[in-house]
Amino acid sequence: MNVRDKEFCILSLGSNIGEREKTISEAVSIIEDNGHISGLKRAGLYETEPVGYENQPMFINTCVSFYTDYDPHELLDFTQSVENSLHRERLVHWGPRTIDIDIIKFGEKVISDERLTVPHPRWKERAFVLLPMSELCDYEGEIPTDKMVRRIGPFI
Ligand code: A4P
Ligand code: MG
Repeated sequence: MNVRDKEFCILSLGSNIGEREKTISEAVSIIEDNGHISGLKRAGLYETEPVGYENQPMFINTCVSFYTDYDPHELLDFTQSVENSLHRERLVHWGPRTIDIDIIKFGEKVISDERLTVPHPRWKERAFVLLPMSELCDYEGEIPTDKMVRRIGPFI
């Protein structure tokens, strides 16, 4: 398929249980190896203070961008299968998890159904999304400074 038939997507990845960098790195490798995904780029790794449910360990967050010929729900099926294959555990909404993969942007599509909201409803409130994302695409908006977000280095 020609690259013009593919959509430009951005995913946010986060982990705050176990070997956080290793889990994120494994998730990105699985995503990059998928034949429906091409031109994957990785932002740096950020250590971030928890947002929402605050009594939990610090997160590692990053973003990736790529082109895909999946439709949005097929991409969600795939990212959820990656979460499951990395033994995601999550007991509390917004609570600790081995891996969380959110679809931030899917081309210019706007979707709101029972499974999927795109663009992600809270992305503009979250420096842990906006800072890594702005390494991958132009972002002119404000970046909140209420929570600690520290770049800890390039993607390993
Ligand atoms: N869903 C709807 N839209 C999307 C989308 N754009 N991408 C649905 C992915 N999933 C989407 O998600 C619940 C349901 O959302 C899915 O079944 C899917 O159909 P989930 O990942 O199972 O649950 P969750 O992540 O606990 O809930 P939610 O609402 O996705 O939470 P958020 O907004 O992802 O927040 N603090 C820091 N520092 N770093 C973090 O990464 N993450 C969260 C989770 C909270 N605080 C954080 C971080
Ligand atoms: Mg999520």
